[in-house]
Amino acid sequence: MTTPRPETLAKLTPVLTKRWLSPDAWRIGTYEQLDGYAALRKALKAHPDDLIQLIKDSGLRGRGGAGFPTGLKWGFIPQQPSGNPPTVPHYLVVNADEGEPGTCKDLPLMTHDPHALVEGVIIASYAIRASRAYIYIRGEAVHAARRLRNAVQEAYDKGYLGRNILRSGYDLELVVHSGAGAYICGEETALLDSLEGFRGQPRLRPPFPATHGLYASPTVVNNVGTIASVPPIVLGGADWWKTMGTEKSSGPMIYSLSGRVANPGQYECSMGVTLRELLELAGGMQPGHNLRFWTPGGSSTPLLAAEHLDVPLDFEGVAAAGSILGTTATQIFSDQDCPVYATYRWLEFYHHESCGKCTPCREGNYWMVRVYRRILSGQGTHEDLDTLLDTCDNILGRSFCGLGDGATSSVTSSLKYFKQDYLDYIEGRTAPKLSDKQLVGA
Ligand code: L3W
Ligand code: SF4
Repeated sequence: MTTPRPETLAKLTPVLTKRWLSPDAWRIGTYEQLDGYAALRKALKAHPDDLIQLIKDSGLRGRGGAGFPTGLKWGFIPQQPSGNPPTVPHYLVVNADEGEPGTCKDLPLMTHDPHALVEGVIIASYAIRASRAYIYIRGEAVHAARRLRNAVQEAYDKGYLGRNILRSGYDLELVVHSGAGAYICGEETALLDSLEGFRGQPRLRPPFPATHGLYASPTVVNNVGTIASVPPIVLGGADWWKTMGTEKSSGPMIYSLSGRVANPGQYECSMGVTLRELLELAGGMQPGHNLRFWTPGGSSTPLLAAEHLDVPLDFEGVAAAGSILGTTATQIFSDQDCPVYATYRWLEFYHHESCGKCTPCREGNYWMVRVYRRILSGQGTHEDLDTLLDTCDNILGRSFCGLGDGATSSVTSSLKYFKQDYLDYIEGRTAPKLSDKQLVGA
């Protein structure tokens, strides 16, 4: 196991994670002792427009996968002149439906430090003039939801939520809503449908939720990490936030490391940290394993290889390397792992989670799973590789939402970097991983 050098340790910037190791940080008393709700007191003295400007100045970008500028999104919410109350309701909806394979940053945050999210919700809602907010949490996250509901009740009891918050004249109701365990409900418009009581399926965009969101009203949908970043920015200021990260990807980011790494877990670092540095922080690879391939941001992002160890893990750096920063779910695979099999398992996931609304994703993933089963059971042909690429070509950019596009990422990238592994199955050099029985199940 490697010990990190001091210059690598300096890459750790605990901001959102700073309270995670404090016992009972999830209780309001402890949270308040650790600066909790100080940002809210400060924010309620500011004009909402100044808060939106502060978030714009900080350069904060969405932590849910797309990296959209948060201040810009807040600024899309139509406002009445001269601070009049909105004529239609405005909503803030927090996307806490963390389900991207490998992603594990929002659930620990809500479990260890739920008030950080609640405080961020109140400030963000005040900024966009919303009087009702929702946290849509993944159905399986039972413990995190329990902690969150407890935190919301504590905040009501202390006057941080409800009528006339801290005697500011501002009212906000906050509801925690548990989903039913569908990955597609992490797509923002499917989430809104689900919240309204319908089956969760994506809506056509535009119009975007900023103008036609929950109950067709102006709605900001932001990820947990995005909203939890708001209190530290209010307290520390935009310039402080920009001392971390890179010019276009400011601030810290929680990287979740999993797989063949000595110490898997969450590492909060300045954006732009490299995988080489993250691995050093995490004690290196597991003994006997050498890095072979990895995802920079979950299974929806194209695989990278060992040659990409020094790619800066910010939005621009990862894009330049041909992938997507996504949710910074860094899944590490070694020379003892098979990229064909890993891709097959991810495809099974997308096939299972496809909502079925559009043909390219619904049918394409079904067929690709069948082709992978054929290859992995030793019955694949060279034409199968063309079929896979052709199918991806008919899914990417032709699907109704990002799930379809994301499903193609590991297929095309594993064929780009590891075509020989596919050929080894097809030409009989690698023993089949699936039995004939599993092939029949296709
Ligand atoms: C108003 C415009 N608003 C864009 C808003 C839009 C949304 C945000 C980003 O997918 C990605 C996806 C997954 N007026 C606007 C506008 N907006 N133009 O900006 O939008 P978009 O379309 O770029 O992305 P998205 O639909 O939010 C998110 C990828 O993340 N991903 C998956 C993550 C999974 C999780 C999870 O499990 N929790 O986060 C991983 O890479 O593939 O590409 O708010 O409304 N003109
Ligand atoms: Fe549904 Fe897949 Fe189409 Fe998205 S891409 S709408 S998940 S079928």
